[in-house]
Amino acid sequence: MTTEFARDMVAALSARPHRISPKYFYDAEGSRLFDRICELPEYYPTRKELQILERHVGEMAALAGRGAEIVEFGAGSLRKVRLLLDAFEAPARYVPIDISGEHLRDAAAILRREYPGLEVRPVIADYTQGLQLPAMGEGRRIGFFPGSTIGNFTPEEALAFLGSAAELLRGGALLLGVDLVKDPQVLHAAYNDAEGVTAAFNLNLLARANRELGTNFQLRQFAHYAFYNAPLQRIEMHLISRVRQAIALAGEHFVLEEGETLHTENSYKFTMTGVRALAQRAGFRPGPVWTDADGLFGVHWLHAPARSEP
Ligand code: AVI
Repeated sequence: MTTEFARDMVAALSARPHRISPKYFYDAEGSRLFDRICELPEYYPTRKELQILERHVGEMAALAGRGAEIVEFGAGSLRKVRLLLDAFEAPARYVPIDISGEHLRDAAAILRREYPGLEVRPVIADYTQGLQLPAMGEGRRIGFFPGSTIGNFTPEEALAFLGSAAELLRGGALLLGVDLVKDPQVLHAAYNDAEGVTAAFNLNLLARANRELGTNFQLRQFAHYAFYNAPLQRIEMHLISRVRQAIALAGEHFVLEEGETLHTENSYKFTMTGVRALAQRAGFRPGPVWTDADGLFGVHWLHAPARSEP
């Protein structure tokens, strides 16, 4: 059976520049490494976003109103959504959407135990594709997309995602966490940590291909390379081939020249006005923005007008 991963890897090795979606980072080992990244001293986004949520969740709760339904795009860190569930007034329902059923089931079981009055309705789906959600109750539908995961989309994907979120959340809002443009040294450190966890996370993509696709990537023959591309306002992560080497996959051989890279991730950084303009183009009416004292990260309240609103 040819998997989507196999097809995308063949396409990545065939085309130049070599490029593959960052979604393939997240097998069990990749998810474990990502959790470690979130704890690193250099990787500020998780800590800063948590600080912002802790400090301002009362204001967010007031905007959401009583009996809101929280729709989380990706079943992420329970720590973040717990802050909302604890502060919102009688939240009616929590709807986490994730492609990984296992991850969703675990998260749902924990939250059902912790919040007996809350209806937890996990949806196994790719939230970047068209979505059907269970019918709404009385309260507002509040989308939650933390962690600056939107930065891993292309600008076109980000606009398309926001457009469909604005539809889905009509009459409610989206709470969107975004990493902000800042001193490139700070960004560089966040993606080149001293312990090498981000390097291991990047290289795990090749280890995963060896495990699942039977490729022969020699991890020592690749170097983690992450840099800030200032004109494009994004961190780029690559794996540099240290030598000329041939990779066997699906009965073919693909040559990587010395110094050629496999581009594994973009992580876009945003300005406040950039996010607001993008959200507006997607059909939202931008509301309050909260940031940390150092201005490293931003959490935006984006109002999704109901059909009857202008
Ligand atoms: C999940 N995503 C928002 C992370 C980011 O910062 O773009 C993934 C990551 N890549 C390297 N470190 C963390």
